[in-house]
Amino acid sequence: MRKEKILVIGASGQIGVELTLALRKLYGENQVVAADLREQNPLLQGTGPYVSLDVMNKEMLHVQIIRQNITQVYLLAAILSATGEKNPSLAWNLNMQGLLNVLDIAREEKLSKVFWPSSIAVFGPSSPRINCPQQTVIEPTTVYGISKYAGEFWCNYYWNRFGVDVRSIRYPGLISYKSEPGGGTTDYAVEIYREALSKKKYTCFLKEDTYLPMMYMPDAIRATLELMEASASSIKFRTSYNVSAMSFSPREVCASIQQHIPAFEMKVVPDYRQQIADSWPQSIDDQAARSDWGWKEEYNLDMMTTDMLKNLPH
Ligand code: NAD
Ligand code: AKB
Repeated sequence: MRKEKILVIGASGQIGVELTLALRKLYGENQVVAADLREQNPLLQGTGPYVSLDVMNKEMLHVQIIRQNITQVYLLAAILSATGEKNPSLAWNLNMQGLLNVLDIAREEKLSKVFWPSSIAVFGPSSPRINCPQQTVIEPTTVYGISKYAGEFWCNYYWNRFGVDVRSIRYPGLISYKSEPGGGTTDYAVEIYREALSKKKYTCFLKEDTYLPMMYMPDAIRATLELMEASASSIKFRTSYNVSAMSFSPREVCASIQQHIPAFEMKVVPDYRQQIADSWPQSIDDQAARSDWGWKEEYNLDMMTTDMLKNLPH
């Protein structure tokens, strides 16, 4: 069996930092190269190799992959939903061209596996709102969602046409305390914990009763590693898998925080992100991920709240 050498592109982002650290634990620190447009990240400093890299520069990306003997790529560099609506062409270019660059090089260099995340943002207002199925009507209305939907079918195409073993998860909104989120509609669910601790009050940009699918970062990292370790024959969907853990509203996360900080107060001033949230399902059916590769979440809202408040700086 060849020893894997992994490149994580977008390693300084919300998911990238934690995924890089988890992969280094599994494969060894020198086997996982962190790469990002940003120069170094304090949370990754001293934990293994780090390179500055622009995924849009295909030639330089190709050189790095050959020079570092890379066998697997995790591609996390992207523009998320809220930032994407402010700059649609930037979001489309990065989200599409970055993926095509990686898939092309993976085919040429016969990489063993590629991971690329999709999102619940693929779904639009015409998809079922409750327990949204794996396969259903998919008509996204954000540029981010359109790029994720197109990306899913590029992954499927490279698998069917060229045998590139690319795997994907439609992550829900992710909540974490290590690295801050980068321009999504679900970011309120991280900000609320930070501001509960620092100010005991928070102004939410979504209405109190806006339910969205969410997941705590340790579950998301485990889901990713489990999908990537599953046998190729168990992966039935080469577009992307629905995965689900919990669904809650700002009102519910506020109440969960108030169990620890009774003085905490939330105000609501909805902005342009409300419309994005309203176009997404409230909850997700992930039976396929459960039966194909054994997915099961560990954290619910109250367990996550306890852990977030314990680990965030006070
Ligand atoms: P993030 O914005 O926190 O991180 C993205 C990283 O990519 C940043 O560090 C950024 O500097 C880097 N980057 C941007 N342009 C680059 C380029 N040209 N070359 C190299 N690096 C570049 O994003 P995230 O939240 O960690 O998301 C990672 C992936 O997961 C994205 O594809 C996103 O769509 C997907 N996803 C995230 C969530 C979530 O809640 N965080 C949910 C669903 C899907
Ligand atoms: C966002 O809100 O854009 C992301 C996502 C659900 O893809 N967190």
